[in-house]
Amino acid sequence: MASGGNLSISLVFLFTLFSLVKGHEGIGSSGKYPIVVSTWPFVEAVRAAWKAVDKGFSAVDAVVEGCSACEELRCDGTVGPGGSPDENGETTLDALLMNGATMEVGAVAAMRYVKDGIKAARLVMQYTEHTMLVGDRASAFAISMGLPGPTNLSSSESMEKWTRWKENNCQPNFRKNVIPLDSCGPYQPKDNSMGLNNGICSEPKSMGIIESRTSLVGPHNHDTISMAVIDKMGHIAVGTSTNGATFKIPGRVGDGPIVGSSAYADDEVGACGATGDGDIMMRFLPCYQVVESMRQGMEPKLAAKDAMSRITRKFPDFMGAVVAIDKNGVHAGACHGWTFQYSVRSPDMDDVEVFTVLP
Ligand code: SD4
Repeated sequence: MASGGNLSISLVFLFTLFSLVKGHEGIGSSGKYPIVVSTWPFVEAVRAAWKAVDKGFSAVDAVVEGCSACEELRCDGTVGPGGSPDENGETTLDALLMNGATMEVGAVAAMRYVKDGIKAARLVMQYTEHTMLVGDRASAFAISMGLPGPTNLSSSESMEKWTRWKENNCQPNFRKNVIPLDSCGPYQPKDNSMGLNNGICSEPKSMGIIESRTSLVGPHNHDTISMAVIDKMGHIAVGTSTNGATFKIPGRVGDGPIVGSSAYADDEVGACGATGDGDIMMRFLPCYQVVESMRQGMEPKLAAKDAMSRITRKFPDFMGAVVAIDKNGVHAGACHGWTFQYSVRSPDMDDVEVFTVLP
């Protein structure tokens, strides 16, 4: 009897130990955590986040490490300082950080003179009751809380790009229904009605100078980093950092700092990161949609595809992508208008692996 009792105790102990270990690793073939997932082949950024989370850092801290690495490297010229000049030649930053355990969010939008977008977003999350700060006031806040600045965010590359664009009569650009059509501003409304049509019904389709946005929004000027991390405790965080769209109208805010659009996380379900034409994407909150679809039981792959199709039904020329990850670390991507790649590092990999998703 005594030895039978000991055996039962040992079995219970072993079972408990096994459950704990399994809980740390997640389930499913690719379902293990900690895990880092990021849009695009931003391998160094994923390595930086992995190094942090593997050491035991929280998901939030690992996301900040990863996105900061991308900002420092100026990944593809579209993250951090020195890229995507606006109509005035200036670089501004959009960034977001979300803690999926507490649903806290910090974001900065159209931030000038501070190069550390994701760290500024973290300051908003940690030291304010707000969710988003914008423009010069975001910069002033970030500097007052210890980030370096004011810093000129332009680079020789961004200035050259902008000069060439000016020489090309500011084409292409994001204006529509304005005159002049084919040169730089100042612009004014084409019909001079200040957007009112005096009660006369008009066709909903607008006829702007940009017949297609593909010259403005493409694989080479839209490479936001959006990263999700599940830490060793199973907590999830997401972050986004971008310098937005090239030749945007000054003051433009993209999807980057919009929670539910560029990223979303909820420990109970999973997370999502997005990249692409933010002016369109923020109308659909694709990452909120992905997480909510997974909450209803959809697999990450289907949830990602569904979020894309909700956009493309209305905007067939849209370019963008999402990467979805459930709370067990199962991940999948979906895209439209371009081939999308995302990067993953999990315990069963020796290094970061890049996954390719065809439209
Ligand atoms: C934006 N979505 O500002 C961002 C840009 C980007 O990949 O590059 N996305 O529209």
